[in-house]
Amino acid sequence: MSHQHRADDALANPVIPGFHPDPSVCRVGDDYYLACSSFEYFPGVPLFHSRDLVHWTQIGNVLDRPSQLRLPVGVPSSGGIYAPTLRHHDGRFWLIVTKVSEGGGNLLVTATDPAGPWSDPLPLPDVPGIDPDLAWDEDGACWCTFAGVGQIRIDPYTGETYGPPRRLWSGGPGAKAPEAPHLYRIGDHWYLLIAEGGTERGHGVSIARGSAPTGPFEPCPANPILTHRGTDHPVQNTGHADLVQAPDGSWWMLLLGVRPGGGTPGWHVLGRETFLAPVTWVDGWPVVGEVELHLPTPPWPLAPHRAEAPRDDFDLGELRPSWISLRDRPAEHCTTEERSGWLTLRARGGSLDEPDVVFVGRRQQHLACRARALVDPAEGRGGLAVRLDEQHYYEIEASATEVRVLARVGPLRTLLAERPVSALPLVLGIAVGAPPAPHDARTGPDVVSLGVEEPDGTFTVLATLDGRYLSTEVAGGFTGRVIGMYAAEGTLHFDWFEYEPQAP
Ligand code: 6LW
Repeated sequence: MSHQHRADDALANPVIPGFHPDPSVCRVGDDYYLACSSFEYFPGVPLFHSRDLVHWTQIGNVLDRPSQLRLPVGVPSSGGIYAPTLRHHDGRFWLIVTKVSEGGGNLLVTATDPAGPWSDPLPLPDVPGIDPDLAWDEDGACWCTFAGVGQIRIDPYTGETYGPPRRLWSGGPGAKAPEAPHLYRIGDHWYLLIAEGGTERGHGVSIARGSAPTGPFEPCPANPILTHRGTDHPVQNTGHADLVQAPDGSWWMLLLGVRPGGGTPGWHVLGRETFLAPVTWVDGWPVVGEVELHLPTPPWPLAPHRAEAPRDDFDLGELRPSWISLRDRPAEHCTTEERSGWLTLRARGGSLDEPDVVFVGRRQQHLACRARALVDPAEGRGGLAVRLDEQHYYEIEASATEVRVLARVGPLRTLLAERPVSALPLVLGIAVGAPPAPHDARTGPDVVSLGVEEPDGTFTVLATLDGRYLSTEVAGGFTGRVIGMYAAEGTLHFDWFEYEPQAP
């Protein structure tokens, strides 16, 4: 491992930073594809492509039109879309996923091009549970394995099931939440990989093997094969994993983990992120290597990678795939067509805690970052927000006459600052960075500053808040921070939005 590469941020874990949990990966030739959970956001199920397992580019979202995903008003944060499995079989891509909200259940979509379009969903009403997996045996039978861990044979073309679900394995003795199963034929065995211990600090990965996809399964004597529970490793909650083999024969694990910050008990603010770890095989069992923050150079040349430009000028008709909205994104409320080169948001609900608020954001992907936007609030009220869920957010908003900073933490909503607007349009900004020293056991993970840019380019902070209140340990649930634009009243126009990582 060279120092040059150690210092290279481009070789960093998490390989997909920010709220990108429950990774599922497959390889076709030299190309890897990976999908994640998306919960209450639309479009759903972000899809990434990579040539080297380290650099991932989002090429689309699997559920990107209302005929595939309707999340009605009232779907709460951490409802919606959970834990996909992505596979390539018989010349096409298959993605099976659970919608936990009303009218939900497990559903299957397919595509020949993973960038889309994906099919309309095939409902699987007889497949119970969450975290469905797909595996095909030598006879072409398709086995759907789900959290618990159970299994049912399905016809992936019709959704028909054969026989009742069978219980397969429940992981290590006493471990809670056996979930996230993935079933693979590797060499002479069928392997059943699962997560267990819950998706919090106790999370881990265990494996069992058998001679048939239906079991019986013999647990690995070294289970859990991965866990960071009880350690001081900077990456915690490691679990919910999927395996993939590189063209050179090496094996890799994609998994979720979090990076808690601050004092005790540690708060993670970016949600569950996607990490890469090497895998070797000993006596027919996988051995997971270190989840390193600075990755060793992979044994193949790194693929050229084009990072997303920090500034989005909204000059393209379509929004980048990294933009996500709450529950839906009807063109009447979110469009780049109305004022050329601007994103127009038209309010339908009120503030950010209202179920039909119009919000378009992107995941906060760096521990320190800055987001700014040029906003024209002449016909409305709205601005920028950093959001963990509908009860945990900080916002800076402008109207034609004033700028206000507000925060909601649980049931408390507070106005923190206000000042008159001097000129329109104006630049609003949110900066996230390290908490001020000295630190003690109660220091939060970060601080969030909200303010306005003066005409001379200086940034005036109107309020600075402890970031812990926008963490999963405070808010609960499965999501992470999203930073974006919203309309609370009337119509807001945004000329550009810029997101830049900062030195931590
Ligand atoms: C997912 C489960 C889990 O369905 O969290 O970490 C749940 N694992 O497998 C939501 O992401």
